[in-house]
Amino acid sequence: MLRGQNGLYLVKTAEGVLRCRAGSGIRKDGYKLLAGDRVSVESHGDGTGFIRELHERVNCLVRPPVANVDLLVLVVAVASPAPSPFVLDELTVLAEKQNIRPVLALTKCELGGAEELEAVYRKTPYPVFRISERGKVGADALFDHLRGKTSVFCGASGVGKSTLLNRLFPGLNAETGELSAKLRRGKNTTRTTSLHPLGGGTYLADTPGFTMLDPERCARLLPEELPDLFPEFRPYLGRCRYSHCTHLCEDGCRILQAVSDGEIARERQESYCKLYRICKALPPKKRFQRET
Ligand SMILES: Nc1nc2c(ncn2[C@@H]2O[C@H](COP(=O)(O)OP(=O)(O)O)[C@@H](O)[C@H]2O)c(=O)[nH]1
Ligand SMILES: [Mg+2]
Ligand SMILES: [Zn+2]
Repeated sequence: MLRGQNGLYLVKTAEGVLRCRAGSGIRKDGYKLLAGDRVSVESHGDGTGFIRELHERVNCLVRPPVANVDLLVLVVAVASPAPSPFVLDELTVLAEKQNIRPVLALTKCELGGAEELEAVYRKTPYPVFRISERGKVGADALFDHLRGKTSVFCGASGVGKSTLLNRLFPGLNAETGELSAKLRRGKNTTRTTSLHPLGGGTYLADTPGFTMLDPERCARLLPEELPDLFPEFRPYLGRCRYSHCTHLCEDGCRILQAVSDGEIARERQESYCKLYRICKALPPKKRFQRET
C-alpha cells in the first residue's frame, strides 16, 4: 500500500496502482492500514479494488506512520547545523528495536570534520556515506545501497535532506504529485505519508516534515534491553564479571574493557549510559501508560 487517505488506498499491484477501499475491520497491532503494508487485493478490473487482507508486518513506525521499513537513513551534517551524537545514537537504538537497519549519510563533508564522526561509527556495523557539495559527491554510493529497499530518511532541519533526496530521486516531486492526483487531493492539502515506488523494488517513505519518531522516544525501552540494541556490544555480552552488569561503571565489565581497548567507541558507550539513565528513570507503570 503506497498511500491512504479518507478510507481510500493506493495499492501497487501487477496491473498497476489501484484505488482501493478496505473492509472496516482491517487493522493490525491496533493500527489501521499504513503506507508500506502488504495487502491482498481483489481487483475490479477498472483500476479500483478491495483490500481483503492485511499481511503481518515486519515492523511499523508510528511517526512517520509506515510499515515494513528496511533502512533508516540518518542524515547528519558534519557542520551547520552541528551534529548531535546522542540524538543519532538514540535513533540507531530505536531502529534496532524495530529491526530496521540504520545507515548514516554525512552531508556537507566539504566543510570538514567528517573523520571524527566516521571514526565513531566505523566501530559499529552501520554503513557511513560521505556526501559533499549538495550531493555532487557521494550520492551515487548511497543510491546503490538503497536499491531494492524501503527507506525512511530522517534528520534535523537544515542538514540537507531535501537537497539529498532531490539529487537521489530527481523524479520524486512529480511522483508525489501523481499519487496526490490519484487520491483527488491537491498538493497543498493535509499530507499523509506516502511510499514512493522508485523502480526495481526501491521505495522511499515520504514523510510530512520528516519529524521522525515521537518525543518520548527511547524512554519506552527497558534499561535491560539496551545493551543488545548497540550491535557492537553484542560480542561481549555475557562476558562481564557480574552477571547483572549494567555496563555503566562496574569492575570487570567486558564492554568497558572493549572501550579501553578501542574496540567500542567511547562516544557510543557514553550514549548508552545516558540512555540507560533515561530509561531507568521512568517507572514501569508510567512506561506502560505511555505505551497505550
Ligand atoms: N555546504 C553544503 N551545503 C549544503 C549541502 N547540502 C545541503 N546544503 C545546504 O543546506 C541548507 C539546508 O538544506 P535542505 O536540503 O533544505 O535541508 P533539510 O532541512 O534537511 O531539508 C540549504 O541551504 C542547502 O543548500 C552540502 O552538501 N554542502
Ligand atoms: Mg527539507
Ligand atoms: Zn558489563
